[in-house]
Amino acid sequence: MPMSHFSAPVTQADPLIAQALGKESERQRDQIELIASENIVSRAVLDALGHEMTNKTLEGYPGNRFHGGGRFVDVVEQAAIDRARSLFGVHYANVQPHSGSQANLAVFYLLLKPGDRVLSLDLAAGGHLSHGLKANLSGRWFEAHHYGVDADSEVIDYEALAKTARAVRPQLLIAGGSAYPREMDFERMGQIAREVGAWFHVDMAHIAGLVAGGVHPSPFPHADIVTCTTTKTLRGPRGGLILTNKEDWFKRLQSAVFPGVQGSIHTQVIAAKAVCLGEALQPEFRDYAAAVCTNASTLAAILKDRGIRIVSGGTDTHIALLDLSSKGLTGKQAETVLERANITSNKNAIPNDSPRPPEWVGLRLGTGAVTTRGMGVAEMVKLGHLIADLIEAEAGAVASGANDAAVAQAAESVAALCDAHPIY
Ligand code: DSN
Repeated sequence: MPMSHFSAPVTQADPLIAQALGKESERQRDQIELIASENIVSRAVLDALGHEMTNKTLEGYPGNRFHGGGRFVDVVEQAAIDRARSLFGVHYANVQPHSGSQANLAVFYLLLKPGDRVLSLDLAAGGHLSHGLKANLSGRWFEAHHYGVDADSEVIDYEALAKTARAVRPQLLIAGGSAYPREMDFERMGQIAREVGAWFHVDMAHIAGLVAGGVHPSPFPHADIVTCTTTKTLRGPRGGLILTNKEDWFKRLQSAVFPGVQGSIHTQVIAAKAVCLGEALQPEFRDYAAAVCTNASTLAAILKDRGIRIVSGGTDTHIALLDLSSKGLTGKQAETVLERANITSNKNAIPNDSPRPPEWVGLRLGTGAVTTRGMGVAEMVKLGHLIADLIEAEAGAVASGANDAAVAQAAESVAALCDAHPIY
């Protein structure tokens, strides 16, 4: 092996990939990131992700591995476990799931048999594909039923949910999703689950950082089991966690993750998870979580003032979900015009939306990343007006032609905001 294998940076070793990596760094520096599932991790998390710990193959758990040489990974995994337990106040944490979907799959493996019934939030009401979408293994191997939101308030209709639960008698009731902007009533859902003899699983992927920061109620003690990602508001690497207090499940949960649904662990990702969990345990993370929510409600309020309908009328979390139907726009059109001005977001279904993604009229905005950049209320006011200007310009352009001037003007303001809030 030439020495360059150990020393040549990617810029020398692989110019094509190096160029894309470089451009991605520039894109992140120069764009305002509003995708609700994204954040900007610390340098320390990046250091862990890029560490040679990635070379280490290990199966099993700390102190009980199938391969030798795992003593330092054991330190890292045990730290991640201890920090997750302390952060969320639980007795058991599994930090090995490669993603939130893998964590959910392990829960299914633990608690269900193929053909069992699950009851979860409808995708168009903000649910997640790994909670029983037909095209996902969860929907193919399990009988999935869904609950939705009240037609007027667009908040989960708990009465209807209880009724459906009594009719369906699911083995598993799932709370959580990807685009639900409101606080969830975990206590009530836990009561419904117990009434119908279901286990109660909360997938808090989006709100884990808000729960950790004390600005969203914890799913415990109401949930039997909780999954989440470490990405999103928790501001860590891509990966999942499983948490529970049910002592009689601890051993079976270890086996459900490995060898149930996964093989060897992503060692360097577990190191990065430990780092992000350590960060979330610091007192300042609570300020961060509070600022994320204040920023989202400020953004939603400005957009509402500017005549854009906000699904459910506002937000309790990091997510503001816009309904663009009254502007005659699809979510895709809005996403595209925002991206031309260097604001990144994503089209999304809203309650009772078309089943066809190109026709969705929703746009999802999230404030995790902008808050990490240090933007606050003043910047959200500016950003809200910029987004409203762009949406109005795009709506006008659909009828009468170009919106290049509006896009160029917004892009200038975005550049100024980014320059004032640098990253890395
Ligand atoms: N579920 C996707 C999202 O919320 O964007 C990815 O985590």
